[in-house]
Amino acid sequence: MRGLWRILILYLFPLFADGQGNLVPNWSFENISSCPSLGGDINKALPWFSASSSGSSTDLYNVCDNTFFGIPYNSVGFQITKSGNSYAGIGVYASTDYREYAEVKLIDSLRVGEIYCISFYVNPANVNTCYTSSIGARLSHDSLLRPSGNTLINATPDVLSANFITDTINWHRISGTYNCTSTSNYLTIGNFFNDANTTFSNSPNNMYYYLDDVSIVEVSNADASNDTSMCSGETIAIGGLPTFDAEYTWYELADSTNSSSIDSIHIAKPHISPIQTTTYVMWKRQCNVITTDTVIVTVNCVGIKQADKKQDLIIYPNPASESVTVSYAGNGAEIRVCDLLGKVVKRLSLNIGKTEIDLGGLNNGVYFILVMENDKPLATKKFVVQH
Ligand SMILES: [Ca+2]
Repeated sequence: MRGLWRILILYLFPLFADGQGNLVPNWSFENISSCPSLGGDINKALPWFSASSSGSSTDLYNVCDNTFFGIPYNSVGFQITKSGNSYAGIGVYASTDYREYAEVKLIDSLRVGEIYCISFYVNPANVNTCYTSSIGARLSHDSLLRPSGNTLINATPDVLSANFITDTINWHRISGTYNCTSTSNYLTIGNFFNDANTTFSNSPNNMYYYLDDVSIVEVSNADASNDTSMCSGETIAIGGLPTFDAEYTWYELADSTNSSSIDSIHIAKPHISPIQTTTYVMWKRQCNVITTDTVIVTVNCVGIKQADKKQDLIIYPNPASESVTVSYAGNGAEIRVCDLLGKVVKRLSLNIGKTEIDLGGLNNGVYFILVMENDKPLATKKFVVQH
């Protein structure tokens, strides 16, 4: 039984972790009902469909086919997958306003007021003689399925490529944040511009792009996990489950150039082996949204987990301009203000009750306040200086 569980965890956990928070079903086109054999077979990768009500349209490719819709060789060129064994293909331009689109109903509706990171990867087919930047994604409440086949969907894309996509070897990421102002249920990817407004790198000709690894993930703040304690010589994990497609970097607050106690700095849940009490910073990026959080790991040999002391430390106002007031309920001797690189920019004694810190001379930006005792941090919080 134990062996079976180990096998299940080994096989299931990576899949679960990979898809963490992605609201796009079948996001890499891997679940297919049968091998693609005809043009317009995108609906073999349910619930994806072509936003065209008739005729062949958006295509599906898989390693199972060895003729027109295979991988890496197929009827429009050679391309390995971004991930897995499948990808889709879209005719993004042919005159007059001939268009193909890949559309999918999301796992859950996007909620009004939330910010989402939308991301997908495209690659131009080798048969292209010109390239475009007019590839984007559109969110909608209702399906954009058209009444007649392969015609333009005239809409403003919510995310649009910033550059011409010309590299036929590497996958090109198109991404952006989406501030949800009305409930959205469907995602559609393609060219939403008419012939006159479509961009071309050179003389207009038919353009075809592969599509893989599509994601929509709610933007969430970095969470470095609760403060904890451990014995020197031990190894523990900090951080937590990864957010789909988010980028992470960890470093030690006291010395941003040193991360020697961290086993892997670009994952959500690294293992650490500090030899002294250390504050770690988690840096996280989803699309262009960057957030940070800290965790204090106290090295002692009591072996009893300390209470999270973050709630004892109150900072106001935040953002602050002239000064910031620190209120700390516990014991402590000193307050330090560090910049994002870990450099101590202010140092003063901690008063019982409240301590006011003059912010004159500090540039605008993100800083950390640390309550220290005997050179060990007891609590830390982030604040913003905005003059
Ligand atoms: Ca794939």
